[in-house]
Amino acid sequence: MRTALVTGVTGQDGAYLSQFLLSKGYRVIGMMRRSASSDVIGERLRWLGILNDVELVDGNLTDLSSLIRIMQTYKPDEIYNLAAQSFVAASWQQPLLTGNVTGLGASCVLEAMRMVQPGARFYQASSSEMYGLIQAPMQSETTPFYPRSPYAAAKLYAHWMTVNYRESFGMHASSGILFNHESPLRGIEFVTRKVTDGVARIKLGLAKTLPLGNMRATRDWGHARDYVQAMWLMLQQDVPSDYVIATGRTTSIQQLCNIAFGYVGLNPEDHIQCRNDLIRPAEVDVLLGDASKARRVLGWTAETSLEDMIAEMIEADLSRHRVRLAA
Ligand code: NDP
Ligand code: GDR
Repeated sequence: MRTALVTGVTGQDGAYLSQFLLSKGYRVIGMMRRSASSDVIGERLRWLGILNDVELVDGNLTDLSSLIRIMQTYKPDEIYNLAAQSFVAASWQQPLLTGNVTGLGASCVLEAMRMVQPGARFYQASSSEMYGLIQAPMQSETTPFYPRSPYAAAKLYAHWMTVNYRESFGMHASSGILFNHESPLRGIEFVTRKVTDGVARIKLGLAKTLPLGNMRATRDWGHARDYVQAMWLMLQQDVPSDYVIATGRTTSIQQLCNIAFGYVGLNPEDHIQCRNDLIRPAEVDVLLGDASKARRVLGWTAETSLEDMIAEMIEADLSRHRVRLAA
């Protein structure tokens, strides 16, 4: 039985990746940071019905000693570094924490692996945000980066450290440059989930309006369930490398709202409030990924359409609110 260590196990991707790895017969060690709310923090794992199947262990990306101890204890064959301060908007408010966790945190995992488990395989959760002010209409592994937020700058550091450890020490370290991916388990502050939750509330009469920021930005949105499979595929290759994971379709926030409100028969113009305080200090206007390398080498393609994913998210939010209303 192979052992996988997943940092960020309580997040969206951590939950879906754990479910996928368990289905492949892995022993899954999930690292979670100590919290005063540990009874609710495993909610996503519970939602997927795997809370009792993942072995949860306390640790923190900013505490190298915890990572060393975990690796000594569990000797993972595969290490997936998903933990991060991942909300771009928050990274302007907490740039130092973001740098520490999202940037240096990845170095801590690589360093612990180098000391304890140099033969393991490592996955770094890199991001399309690294392209920022895009240098090509479609972004691939060879497109230059231009980060536009403290989050993106921290991810770029972690990305290059992954490449650096691969080239310096011959470690099997791969980086997935994932474009936005969503699901019913997406954090409520990210725009897709904010919209699907808002639509559900408005449909059920719990709210009238939905405040949003920049409606013109466009994103290449896929489903997290599809994207975690690409992470695993990267670590099954003989040679480590970097891969763009994307759908190849870009959609504006306005179009996303049209799809979501239209799904429940509402008109977005009746409910959306554009608010200046939700506009970011610097914006990433357009993202559109070219995943042809992943298709060619990994045999991976995105399977879920944006429309199907939005429908799945709205249905999940409607049922969450109905359960609360019935209680
Ligand atoms: P989430 O924000 O849902 O999850 C982040 C996870 O990191 C949570 O489990 C969180 O724990 C954990 N975490 C935060 N700080 C620490 C810390 N100091 N020590 C240990 N754990 C910590 O992110 P996603 O699941 O959406 O994304 C997974 C990774 O992929 C992230 O690195 C993200 O930046 C990156 N990424 C995501 C994309 C997306 O579209 N979803 C696209 C590209 C990259 P807690 O529950 O306690 O907060
Ligand atoms: P992003 O995702 O910044 O791309 O990062 P987010 O959903 O937060 O924003 C997407 C776009 O929507 C615009 N927007 C709003 N965003 C939020 N959150 N709330 C609003 O009210 C709102 N109104 C408009 C934003 O300005 C932006 O243009 C996500 C994260 O998961 C990162 O961790 C990951 O690396 C990238 O995706 C790829």
